[in-house]
Amino acid sequence: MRKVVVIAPTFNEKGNIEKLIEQIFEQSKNIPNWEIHLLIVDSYSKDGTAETVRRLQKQYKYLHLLETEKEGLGKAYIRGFKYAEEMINPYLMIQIDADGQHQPNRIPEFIKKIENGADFVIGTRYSKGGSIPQGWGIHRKILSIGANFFIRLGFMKLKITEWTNGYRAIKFWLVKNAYDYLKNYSGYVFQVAFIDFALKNKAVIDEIPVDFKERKFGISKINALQYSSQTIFYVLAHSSFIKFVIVGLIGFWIDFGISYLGIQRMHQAVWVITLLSTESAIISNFILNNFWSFRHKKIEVSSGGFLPGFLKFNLVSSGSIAIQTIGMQILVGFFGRKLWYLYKILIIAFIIIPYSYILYNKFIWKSK
Ligand SMILES: Nc1nc2c(ncn2[C@@H]2O[C@H](COP(=O)(O)OP(=O)(O)OP(=O)(O)O)[C@@H](O)[C@H]2O)c(=O)[nH]1
Ligand SMILES: [Mg+2]
Repeated sequence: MRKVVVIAPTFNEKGNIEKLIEQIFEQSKNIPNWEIHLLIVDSYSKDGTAETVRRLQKQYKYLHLLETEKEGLGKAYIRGFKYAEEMINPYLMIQIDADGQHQPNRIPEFIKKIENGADFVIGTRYSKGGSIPQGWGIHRKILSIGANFFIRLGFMKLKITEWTNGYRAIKFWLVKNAYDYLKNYSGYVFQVAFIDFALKNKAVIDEIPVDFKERKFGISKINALQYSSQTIFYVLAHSSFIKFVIVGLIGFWIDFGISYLGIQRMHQAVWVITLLSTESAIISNFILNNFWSFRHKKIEVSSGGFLPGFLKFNLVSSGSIAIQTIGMQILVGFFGRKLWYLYKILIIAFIIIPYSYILYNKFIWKSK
């Protein structure tokens, strides 16, 4: 029998905890091949959450309690992972909120996805069949939907529809690999960091739609301002896509700067300067992308793949030039020259950026 540990972090969840424990152990009958453990990680709640758990431990053999300082959700989870590794040694870990917002009867579906080969299953509120509470105020809705949308676009991972919800199943090998990385993220942003880590480590990710109910009792512990700013910083600092766009802008200024100096100031031959300026931008783009944007899959200089990578990069860049030239010619032919700069911006935003980002990922910085 394989072991699964469900981990529920709690801070003042006395009103919700008993029902949660009952409902989780009730799932045993639906997953007969699994031994189900439940670990409550309580940050010294003042309302007697831990006492309730201790009382129920007499009834449930596989109910565990870990009490820790209040250091944020991420830290509570990391402590929970370490405890689970030492005391339970599970094959699978499921994260769940303890306030009744996640429904334990979805656990068998998570497990089914894992049995079918997924390493990381996300319970998503934002794909068909999932939901957020009808009764949420407009602010709350905008915050949640907006945050997820921003993260999806920022990472250019449109297939993943949910980044922030804390209802997930993750194989324990991946949890163990993630310790060192995740320990830097003590707050709610930990949830975003975990998906980012899984993606960069080539985990097989899948989703199931889930409903997110209203909290049953007690109050929310989330600090919206801290959470949003941490999330924005995280995405800016870790998104290959955003870095790739910044690198492109730097390349543009190098190209422009050299052209200005060479053509306008030094009156050199236009073709020589253009060759020099575009190639300088290409070299800068390649180096910055390799050591910054796609750092987690960078081509080592010593690997023998550096020069072929650089040549492929030149080929993709020539493609960009060809697309721009042809695209500009077509648009100017149809609509006249007046708005040429608009055409250029549109072509770069909607064709060149996706074209080069996709090709870089496919042919140059392939996932290892
Ligand atoms: N151990 C521990 N648990 C925490 C901490 N902060 C939050 N939690 C728990 O983490 C879960 C999610 O927190 P919530 O405050 O419900 O966050 P949320 O679900 O995003 O927000 P609401 O929809 O307003 O409830 C709940 O079970 C909380 O009790 C913490 O610092 N330590
Ligand atoms: Mg909640």
